[in-house]
Amino acid sequence: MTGPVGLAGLASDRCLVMGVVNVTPDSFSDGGLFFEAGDAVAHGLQMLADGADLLDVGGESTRPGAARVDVTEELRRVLPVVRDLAGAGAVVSVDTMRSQVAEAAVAAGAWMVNDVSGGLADPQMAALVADTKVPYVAMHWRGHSADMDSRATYVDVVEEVRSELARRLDALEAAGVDLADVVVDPGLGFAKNADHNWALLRNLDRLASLGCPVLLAASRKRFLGHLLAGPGHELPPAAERDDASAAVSVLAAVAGAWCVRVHEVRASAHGVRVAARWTADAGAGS
Ligand code: PMM
Repeated sequence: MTGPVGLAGLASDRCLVMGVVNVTPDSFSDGGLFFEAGDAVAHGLQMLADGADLLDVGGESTRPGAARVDVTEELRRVLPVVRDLAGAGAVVSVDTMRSQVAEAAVAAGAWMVNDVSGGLADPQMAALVADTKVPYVAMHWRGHSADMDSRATYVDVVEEVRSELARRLDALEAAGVDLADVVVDPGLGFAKNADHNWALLRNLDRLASLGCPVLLAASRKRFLGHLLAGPGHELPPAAERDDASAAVSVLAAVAGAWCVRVHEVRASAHGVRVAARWTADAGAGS
């Protein structure tokens, strides 16, 4: 592990910006563009230059309907990119549901583990996080991407996501994880439709009441495509959702999010700085 010590080591007076490095041929947002390790590393370095605070490296697409990639292939995709970016001084997060990949990535220099399953996909994950003491993102998840859309049924989405995350926090604590190093994430788009996502965004304070910092990953997601297209129209391509994604970053920052995970960094990096100054006490900065 390289980088700041624990979550507290990355403390900031503004919302952080995490740049997405998808080393995948098939992610919905940027599939195939950075599948070669060299391209992925160059893209990560550009995002740092654009103002990213940390980089999230993933080798498995979680687009709705996606099949799983095998562990050998996930390791092959992720490790050289983690090693090179951490070696270049980046604070690196590894986006994986597998403890084996998390362990190897931490050994290669990853600072944080971002697990979209919140520990549910791999029963060894909590122990690995407890042992390595790395910061950990526990995302709300109800099952693998192949059939997650069928699990988007809620009576009160905010309350159910909150209580299901609370159960994950209990399980992590029972496995020896220090909750001071855990971030929660509502998992926008994961077993959630557009209305569910907007309800969660409107009620971030209820997720924050779990006592952990909140990470949001709205960038380029389908619900923004639906918003921009309007009813009955074809969705704009993922990259044309970046302005809307940056708008979510600003609002999330004002609402107190710890970090936003985005594909296009510059506008969000500027936006979170505006949000911080806007909400700062008078005279607190320039
Ligand atoms: N979404 C994607 C991937 N990783 N991690 C977290 N913590 N939260 C998310 O909502 C999330 C994630 C979706 O795919 P993308 O990498 O193509 O944006």
